[in-house]
Parts: sequence; structure tokens; C-alpha cells
Amino acid sequence: QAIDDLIRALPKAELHVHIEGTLEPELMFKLARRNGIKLPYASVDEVRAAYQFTDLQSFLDLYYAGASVLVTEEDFYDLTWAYCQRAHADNVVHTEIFFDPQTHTVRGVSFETMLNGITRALSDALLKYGMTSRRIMCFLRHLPEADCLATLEQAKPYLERIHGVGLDSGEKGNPPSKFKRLFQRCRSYELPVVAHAGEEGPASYITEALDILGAKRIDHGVRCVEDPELVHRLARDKVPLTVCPLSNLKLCVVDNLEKHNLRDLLHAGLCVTVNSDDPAYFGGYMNDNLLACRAALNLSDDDVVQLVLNSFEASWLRDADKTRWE
Ligand code: ES4
Ligand code: ZN
Repeated sequence: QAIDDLIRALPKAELHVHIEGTLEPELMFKLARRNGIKLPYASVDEVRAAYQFTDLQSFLDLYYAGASVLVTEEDFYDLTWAYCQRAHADNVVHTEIFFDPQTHTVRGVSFETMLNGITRALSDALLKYGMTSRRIMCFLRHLPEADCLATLEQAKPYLERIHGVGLDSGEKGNPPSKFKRLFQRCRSYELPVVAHAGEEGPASYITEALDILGAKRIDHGVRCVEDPELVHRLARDKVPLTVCPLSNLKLCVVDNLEKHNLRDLLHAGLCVTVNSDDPAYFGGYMNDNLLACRAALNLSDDDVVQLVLNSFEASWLRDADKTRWE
């Protein structure tokens, strides 16, 4: 189909991808062997077979376990470079990558190790592909606010290399209001804020992310439809939503892609974008997500072009002072 060729050919920006979620089973095994770590799986096929999730938590358990193979700077480089190559194949020309320092610092992996590996791969992607990027540090919301505040203090020497902050992990029972002081401090450091909200949690978490955390972009946000006034506000204020359709499907946020509200939200005038979230776990990178939505929701050429334009509009690409050519 011509529209599918258009999807593949268009240059795109990815705004919602967890670098730890790009760890393909093959690389997981390679790094486990390299670091002498024993995995609870016998083969790559066994790992893939385990990826049958019932909700966000059932995924997070495997995602955090998988990340334990990431130890050295080289590991973070290999992970990030593999993602850049794969994203480049999808004509992703700009990417804003989440990383979860708390997943690694608890195991004794330093900020220096993580950031050096990630940064070096992203600068190679700029040199080799012309791919621009940003790094967004996410806090794990299942942990106490005090732990997150300590992580922010640990990050202080590295803020030159961190373009913004986010909030991820288990949403239910961990409302944005739990992190009011943390994000107040982030804003005092002039770090732009994004937050996962309205993925599994209620629409009120989206409102809290905007009003209490000062989020300028909402990750997922699909449950906004439960509050029509909020939908109106998101459209009026052009608050971007970084939607991840195959993620929503794999984590049973929607029963099938035909029922996804992406197209409705787009037609309601919201700045909706399509992203891959944790592509190694959810079975699809950027183009897979767009192609699946095109088929399931019968998207038009105009819909596809609007989604892609939105990805650049919602990006931090035009914050030119934040472009660092390292
Ligand atoms: C995540 Cl899909 C999703 N939701 C919340 N936190 C996450 N961390 C990695 N993937
Ligand atoms: Zn996410």
C-alpha cells in the first residue's frame, strides 16, 4: 500500500522510548555471558515466550530483571547503539530517550557509566546518521520520594547531559502528587518535566501531572477521555501526548488495536504522537506502531502526516540551546 510506503519513508521523531526497553533478547544473552550473569532463561526463544503480559506490573517485573545484564559503559553503549541503528532503519531522525538511573544505581552502576555509554552512542548516531537526540532521566514512582530526591542530587554533576526529567514505573497507587517536592526541585534546576500518566492510572493523574508537577508533555495519557474537560484542556493548551499503541495492546490497556482511541484523540485536535515505548518487549519499533495503527484504525494520509508533524512539534528539537554536539 502507498500509505504504508509513506509511513516507512517519512522522517520521524520518537519521543517515548525507554532505553532499557530496547534490550533485545539476543543482546541480553550476549551481555549476560560477557558479565558472567546467570539468566533465568535457557534460550532467546524462552525469553520471547515469557513476554506475555497481563498488565503493566507483569511487564515491569521482567523489564527490571532484564536490565540487570547492563553493567559496564560498553553495555550501555551497545544497547543504545543497537537502538539507534534500528531507529535509523525506520527513518527516525530525532529521538528523546528515557533512562532509569535508579534501576542501575541500586546495583552499584554509576551515573558516569550509564551516561557515558548512552551519550557516546548518541553522538555516534549524530555523526553517522545525522540523528539528533535528547536524554530524559526518569524517576521510578514505585519508590519513595526521598529516594528520588537522592537520585536527583546524585545527578547534579551530570545535568549538562540531561535535558529533562520524567516519571515512570508502576502507576497505580503512585499518583503524581506523591512527587510534588521532587519536581519542584527539578523545576528549580530548570529541567523540563514530562510524566507517564493516564496509562493505567485515572485521568486525574494527568491533571495532577500538569498542575502539580508542571509537566509540559504527557506520556501515554490515553485515559484522558474519561474526563471531557481535560480533553478540552489538552487540545486548547496543545499539551502533547506520547502515545504507544503496541505497548497499550501488549499491557492490556486496550483489548485490541481497533478499540484504541489514538484516531479519536487526533481528530479531537490533540497533539498526539506515536512511539514505541519498550520495543524489544512489545514487538515493534516506530514503523511497526504506525503501520499497525494505520491498518487497525484505517488512518488516512492526512492522519499519518499529522501524527508525524506532531512528533516534531512536540519534540525539544527547537530548544536549540539544548543541542549539544558532544
Ligand atoms: C514503562 Cl510502558 C511503561 N510504563 C511505565 N513505566 C515504564 N517503564 C518502562 N516502560
Ligand atoms: Zn513508557
